[in-house]
Amino acid sequence: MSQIDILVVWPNRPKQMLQLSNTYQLHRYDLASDAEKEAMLASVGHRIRAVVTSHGGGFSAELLQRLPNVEVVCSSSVGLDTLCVEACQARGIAVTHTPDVLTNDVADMAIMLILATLRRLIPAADWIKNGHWERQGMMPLNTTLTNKTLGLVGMGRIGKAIATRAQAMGLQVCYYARQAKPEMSFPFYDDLQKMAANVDILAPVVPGGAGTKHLIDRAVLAALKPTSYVINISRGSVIDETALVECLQQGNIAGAGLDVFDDEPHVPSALLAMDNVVLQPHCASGTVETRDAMAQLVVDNLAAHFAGKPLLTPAPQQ
Ligand code: 8YV
Repeated sequence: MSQIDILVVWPNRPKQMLQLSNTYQLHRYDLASDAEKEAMLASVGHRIRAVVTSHGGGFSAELLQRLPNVEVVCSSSVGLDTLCVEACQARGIAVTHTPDVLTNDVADMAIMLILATLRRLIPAADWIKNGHWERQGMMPLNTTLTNKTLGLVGMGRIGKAIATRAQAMGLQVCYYARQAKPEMSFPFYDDLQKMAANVDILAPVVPGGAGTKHLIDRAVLAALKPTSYVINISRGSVIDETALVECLQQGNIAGAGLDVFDDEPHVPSALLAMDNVVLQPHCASGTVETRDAMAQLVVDNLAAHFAGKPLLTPAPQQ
């Protein structure tokens, strides 16, 4: 029996790529030039039955149109905002992602950014490296986390994991969501600007996409206190990045810890020059263990699909 043809839009982890290449006929769209991509689609597009990608590779409606017989799209990401999920599901094409296996690492990144930003970890390290400690003595004081209020925008799997960590560290937690979660005991806000005015740290933890674009807009940022901070491990699109930069430049907020940006991998140069921001290159899930688990979910979802078994982690119906 001929092997099943799979289009690789974004590569998986090495071990899982070996598993895939031993089982399927892989077409490395990710390695092809534009001309080679077009030739690949023309010659084998009609044979492609599955796509492997991730948030970084995405899966566009235009590419979907070139794959008339695709049955399943498997993304090594929890976020679905770079995938044309609705178009796939409208054609009866399954989409899978990788929730849960990355929750802890992403929550850890949020806590790390809170600590590093409020306690000025990077300027403190530079205080030593640049000889300030020897020449000027102790570095200027920073601010405690204890009893500060963390306002989470969204309370899904990752939001709950951050809240658990934050409580253990002495932070007060409240949240904003479309509707209150009865199982949550934290104070609930149905007005985002009102919550922003009452927190010390504002952290969006919602999916990316059109529905949450600029959810943290100029008005929400203006409601924050000058002593408040913004932490973002969700998607760059969730915050009006231009407004955030202006708030930081004008001292309207005290600092920011950011793992995601509007136009990755490009980061506004103004942010690079600031010492009250902590910047990370979208690596919240970037541990060997977690990326291996994400990659294995791609392999296992493909195996389930072609064995006629239920998918392990299907994307929610749009
Ligand atoms: C990326 C992420 O998937 O899971 C998500 O939605 O944003 C990240 O884990 C990761 O950068 C791999 O592409």
